[in-house]
Amino acid sequence: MRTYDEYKRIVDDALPSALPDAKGYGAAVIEAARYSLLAGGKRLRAVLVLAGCDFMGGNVDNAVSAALAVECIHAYSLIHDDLPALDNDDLRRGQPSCHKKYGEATAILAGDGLNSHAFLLLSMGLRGDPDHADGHLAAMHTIAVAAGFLGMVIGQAADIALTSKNIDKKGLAFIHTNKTTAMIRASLLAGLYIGGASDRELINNFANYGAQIGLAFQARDDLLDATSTAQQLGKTPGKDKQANKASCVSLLGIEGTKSRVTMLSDAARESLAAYGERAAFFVKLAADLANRRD
Ligand code: GRG
Repeated sequence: MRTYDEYKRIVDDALPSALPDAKGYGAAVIEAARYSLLAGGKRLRAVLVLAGCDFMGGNVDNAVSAALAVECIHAYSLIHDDLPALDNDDLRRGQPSCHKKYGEATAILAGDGLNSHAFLLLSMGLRGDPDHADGHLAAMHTIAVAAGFLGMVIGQAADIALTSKNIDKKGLAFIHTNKTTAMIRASLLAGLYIGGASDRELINNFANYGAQIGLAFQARDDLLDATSTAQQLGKTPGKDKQANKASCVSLLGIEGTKSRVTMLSDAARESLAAYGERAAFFVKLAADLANRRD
């Protein structure tokens, strides 16, 4: 297995050619999509795709299209999330958010285009690697489920519906499981499938790991939102409190949220205990995500 930075470099090198050229009537929309897609970021979901494939002994080159696809979906979700009708945020990754730079109509279309383009990339991955067609189809299915009405979109809808409501831990868990965790878990499973995974026990263990690091990631996000500056985060802090949104911090407090991050990170490590040293990359990742600062 490679390091996080090595997988990230593969993604960062391939991303600039993931979109069509910005020309003709589509020039502004594609330029806006490119602006958001190439603005940086940790590339966590794409790294999980590549690492999942590598763990299975698959050829990482065959998973690159799927890795770019999950970054396209992630970029679309951030563009739409920043819109005035949703979170109304002017800042993303330390730069003006997409609609601030290109206007709302162009930003909406850029997000729509990125979402569709993700599935074109997934189909290109399948066509380029026909010997593992079943794995690519399973990856495509898993990502479609996690991105749409059974995952991220429904999580975002619940987030809106429950804002300013007196929600409990169960309501918050529903939002976090769908809005954030679904795509993190699905990215890892997609990589495993492309790498040839079919053993149910292995898939379940990694699904548990993906869910646990996803929830830890969101709990850490809530903590950073409550305690960091805009410069540290590259986005506006304090949004949860300002928008009257429930978060781990509002329900558990700062110390309670820290304990939750540690508990979930430990549980993630336990989920992969059966694989010993072979799972070292994922064990380190769970610990690193629990301590992340942006
Ligand atoms: C608009 C359908 C729709 C969904 C939006 C992803 C999302 C759902 C909203 C983003 C808002 C948010 C703060 C979500 C919680 C955690 C999260 C996904 C943070 C951003 O992801 P990172 O930290 O970003 O992986 P980078 O910049 O590293 O890519």
